[in-house]
This record gives sequence, C-alpha cells and structure tokens, in this order.
Amino acid sequence: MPAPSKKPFGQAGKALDGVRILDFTHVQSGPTCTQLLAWFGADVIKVERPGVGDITRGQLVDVKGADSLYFTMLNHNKRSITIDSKHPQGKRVLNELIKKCDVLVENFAPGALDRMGFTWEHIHKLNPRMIVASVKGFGPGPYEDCKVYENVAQCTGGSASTTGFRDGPPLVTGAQIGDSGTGLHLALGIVAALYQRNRTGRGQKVLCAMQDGVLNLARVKLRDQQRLAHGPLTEYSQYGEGVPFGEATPRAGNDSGGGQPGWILKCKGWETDPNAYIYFITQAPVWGAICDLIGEPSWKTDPEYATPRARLPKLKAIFARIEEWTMTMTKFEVMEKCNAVDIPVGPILSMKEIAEDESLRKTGTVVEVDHPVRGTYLTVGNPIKMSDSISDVKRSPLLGEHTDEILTKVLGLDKKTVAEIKGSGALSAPEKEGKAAA
Ligand code: CAO
Repeated sequence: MPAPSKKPFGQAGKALDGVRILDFTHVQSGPTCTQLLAWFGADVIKVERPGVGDITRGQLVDVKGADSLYFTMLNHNKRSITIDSKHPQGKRVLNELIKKCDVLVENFAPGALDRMGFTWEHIHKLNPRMIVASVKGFGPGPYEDCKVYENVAQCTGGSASTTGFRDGPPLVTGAQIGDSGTGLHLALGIVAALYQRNRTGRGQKVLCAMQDGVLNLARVKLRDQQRLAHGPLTEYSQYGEGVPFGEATPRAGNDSGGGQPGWILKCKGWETDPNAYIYFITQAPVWGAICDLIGEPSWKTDPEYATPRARLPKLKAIFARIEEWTMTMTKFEVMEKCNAVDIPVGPILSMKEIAEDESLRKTGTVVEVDHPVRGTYLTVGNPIKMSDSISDVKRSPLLGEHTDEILTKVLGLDKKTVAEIKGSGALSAPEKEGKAAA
C-alpha cells in the first residue's frame, strides 16, 4: 500500500489523476459520464467530427454563433480534438490515441464503432489495458439494433407506465433518467473496471443499456408488480378510494413511493404561481405533530385516525384537511413550521428559484461559468462531493480547440507529421464544393 499523502485534504491531486479517456461520446448520455470522470480529474479527450462536432453544439441555440447550453453544460473540463474517424489518417491518429488512453467511451448507434473499424478485438490488440465503455439503447435481444433517445428509454424501462395519474396517459419525467441516469451508471462501471484492472492488468467491455438504467431506477415499481400477486397495494391512494387494481403496477399520481403516505398540496398563491405547492409526507412517527399543527388534536387519539392502517382509506380527505392549512401560508413558511417538528416536506422549487438559490451556489452545485463566446452562464457542478478530490468546473472546449496540443503533447508527433496529417484533410471539415472549385 502507498504511504498516506502528507498533503492536506484537497491538495493531493484528484481521484482520477493519471487516467486518460478517449471520449467518443455525443448528445447527453455519454457526455454526462465523461464529464463526471473529468470532474474527478481524468484527462478527457473528446473526439469530434471535423466542422460539425457533437451535434448538440448547434441544438437549441440561444446565443447566435456560440455553442449551445445543451453542449456547454455537458462537456466541462474536457479537451476537444477534431478527427474524421473514417479517413485513413484519422484512423492512424485514433490508433495512436487508443495506445495512450485508459478508457474509450462511446454512445454511437449500435454497430457504428465497428463500422469505423474500431472493434473490441482491434482496440484490445492495440491496448490490452483499454476499457471500452458503451451506452446503447437496449442490451442484447430483439431491440439491440435500435437507436434510442431519452424518452424511448423512459417508456421501455418501466418509468412512463408508472408515472402520471391513473386516469391519464403515461408520462415522461423531466429528470433525464434515460440519458444522464445511464451516463451515471456507466461512470460507475468504468471506475469499477479501472479498479479491477489494477488486479488483472487487462481492460474489459462495460455496457450500459438505457432500458436497464431506467429499470434500475424504477426498481421499486417492479417490486410493486410482484406484491400485486399478494393483494392490493395499500399505500397507493387508489386502495383508499376503493378502485380495484389491474394486472400491472398502476400510475400512482403523487403518492409517496414508500410506506409513508404523501401528496402534493397547494400553498398560498397557488392560483397564480404554478409552483406554489409543497410535498407533504404523513410519516407515522410525527402524526401527533401534524394533528397539532393543522388544528385537529383529537385525531391523535381518535381510533378512526390514530393508526396508519386506520388512515389508509381516508388519505384523500386527510390530505384535503392538511391542504386547508398549507393554503394559508407560502411553501417556505409551511416548510419552516413543519421542519421545526420534524415533519418531512418539500417545497416545489421552480428552476428560477433553484438558479437563484444561494446555498446551492455556495456548495458548487450551481456554478457560474465564463465562456469566451457566450459569456457567463449557469451550470450544475459535480453533485458528488469528495473531501480529497475537489471539483472545479472549467468551461467546455471550443470545437477542435486542443487538436494541436493533443497531437504534439499527448501523441508526441513532430511538426512534419502533424502537417502531413493536417494536409490529408483528416482533421478538418471537407471544403464546400463551390469554395473548393474557386
Ligand atoms: N468522423 C466520422 N464519422 C463519424 C464521427 C467522426 N468523428 N463521429 C460519428 N461519425 C459517424 C458514425 O460513424 C455514424 O456513421 P455510420 O452510420 O456510417 O456508422 C454516424 O456518424 C452517425 O452516428 P450515430 O448513428 O451514432 O448518430 P445518430 O445521430 O444517427 O444517432 C443516437 C444518435 C443517439 C440515436 C445514436 O447514436 C444512439 O442510439 N446511441 C446509443 C444510445 C444513446 O446514447 N442514446 C442517447 C443519446 S442522448 O439523448
């Protein structure tokens, strides 16, 4: 074992210092993964198609001529090199990069990496220590060749069928559990593979299918599916309302996921503010405190209300009574009063409120970043806080910003070779027809 560092915490480098990632990712799922690894200190070299780059650079553009927030917010702390991976000289550069990197991360459509000529066998031969990590829509099976985006994964991973209200259609959620969720899973797989490599000396393939990632996050709903065989799901409000259960886990509206009944209640101002609501949990141990707060002290001992079991069939009416109370205050006032007596509640925070939240800024969860083209913008920093591997958020790279630096410093190529590769057109966008002819 190495001797413990003598440097103070936070000054002994970062967790993944010395790890180099060949980042072949695009859009959201893969970039989420490599951004996390970059925050932990890995040197992430993002390979982008010359002239175009990651397609998100030009998607949902808000500032003309600048990389979109979609791109900047998913590609911090990375370096960018442009390479045409189908050009012979481009392949030559990529082969050299494979030899110099520890991990290749990609989320191309199924088969795309193989079509470029970068099969697992080829990569493993060039660098037996290389870990090849992929996001795909589906694992092996009938859908393995399909292209997949966020909402497809939410629908096929069991989230949509269990989200929304019973009398409405399935709903997708705003949290990007298919893309960012799978990127998170992949990052864990990569770190585990790096750890195993210390022991085995060899790399391995890491695959995260978006359907699997979403299902993993929706696993409590598969739990409920199996519980259905043994009777109704008593914590679902449909039980209290006397609505029979069908064959599959139903949509549960805003019911609390666990055994602690909860619901979203109106607060002062709800008529005009779409977010003047609070999530209220009637946790059993604080039932007495809830009764006192809302002005129903007799419910503490009344057998019709005193036990969780007795309350189950009346939850709708109970929450309606609590709502009469929450509607007299703002969501923050309700939170203050409830927290004082340990009642778990959550104000519905708008993105505006989150963007302006001082405490999230202080912890580095919401960060202001400067960008040479777009100016300052807000982003979400590393949500994983470590005492000896402290993240700083550096702006995303411009397209091909580090091409020369990577060719010379990472690959050690001399000026003549760099000029030869550049002259071949492998690193630049093909000239437009009219321009080329002129
Ligand atoms: N040089 C040359 N060609 C390049 C290149 C480069 N640097 N980078 C990419 N390409 C090529 C690919 O080789 C591919 O060519 P072929 O079709 O000839 O093999 C082509 O660009 C398109 O790649 P793609 O199929 O991955 O991209 P797409 O826009 O058609 O599909 C997506 C996008 C996300 C649906 C698909 O990549 C996918 O299903 N990925 C896996 C699942 C995933 O991550 N989805 C979440 C995305 S985030 O919402």
